[in-house]
Amino acid sequence: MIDLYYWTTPNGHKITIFLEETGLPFNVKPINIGKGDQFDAAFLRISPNNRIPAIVDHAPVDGGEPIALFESGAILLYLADKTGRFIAPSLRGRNDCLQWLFWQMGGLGPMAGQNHHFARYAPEKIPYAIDRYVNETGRLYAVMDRRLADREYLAVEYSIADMASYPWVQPERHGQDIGEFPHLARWKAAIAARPAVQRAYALALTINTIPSVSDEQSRKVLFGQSKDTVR
Ligand SMILES: N[C@@H](CCC(=O)N[C@@H](CS)C(=O)NCC(=O)O)C(=O)O
Repeated sequence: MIDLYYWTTPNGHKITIFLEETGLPFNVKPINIGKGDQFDAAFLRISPNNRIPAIVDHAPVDGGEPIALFESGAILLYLADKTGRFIAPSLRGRNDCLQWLFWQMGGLGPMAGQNHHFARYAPEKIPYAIDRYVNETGRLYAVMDRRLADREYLAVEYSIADMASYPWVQPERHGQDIGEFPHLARWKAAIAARPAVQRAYALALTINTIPSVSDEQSRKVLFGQSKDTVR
């Protein structure tokens, strides 16, 4: 059994998509990040960066002690290796998948996150910051669109690279017109139609329907962090 420390956000959805796709049994442990559950000592022992998602696998393949992991990319890779699914086994196929997984982790996720922050949450609207991240998100969407022009998925087959990227393609939140990215639009629709993806998003609605940033308290919890929060 896998314990999934989860909240209803794009990085959380990556893991529920994988778990729904594979049917691996899991227990959801909700971590309400708007309320500050990510700072509970027990959670910090699993996820020292005070972020969801995290997992504890109580039945690792080596038969040893439970394995705890944080960082969605590391979790996806661990689960893909555990099940032998959603990452191609060949040297070339595996690395093709990994480069797009790392691209999402280091590029699309952080840039789209800053985009949403400055466009929606920042108390002052700073045109330079908004333009910078809207433009960079648009560039990253265009990179995906070009990649998808002659293939169905980001890597050789539907993989953890797609699962990582899908929750972060939200043109309406990112100041993008999906009509400008036809291959990306086709890919997004194909993934949205997958029953496992639909189950993952339906599961989210059973856990929380309120935006993580919903009031002054949650703004303070999420956007008031500094070195003093950690020490
Ligand atoms: N690189 C991390 C990012 C995780 C992340 O930013 N999680 C957000 C929700 S999507 C979170 O837990 N925020 C809590 C906080 O900011 O305190 C990953 O991919 O796992």
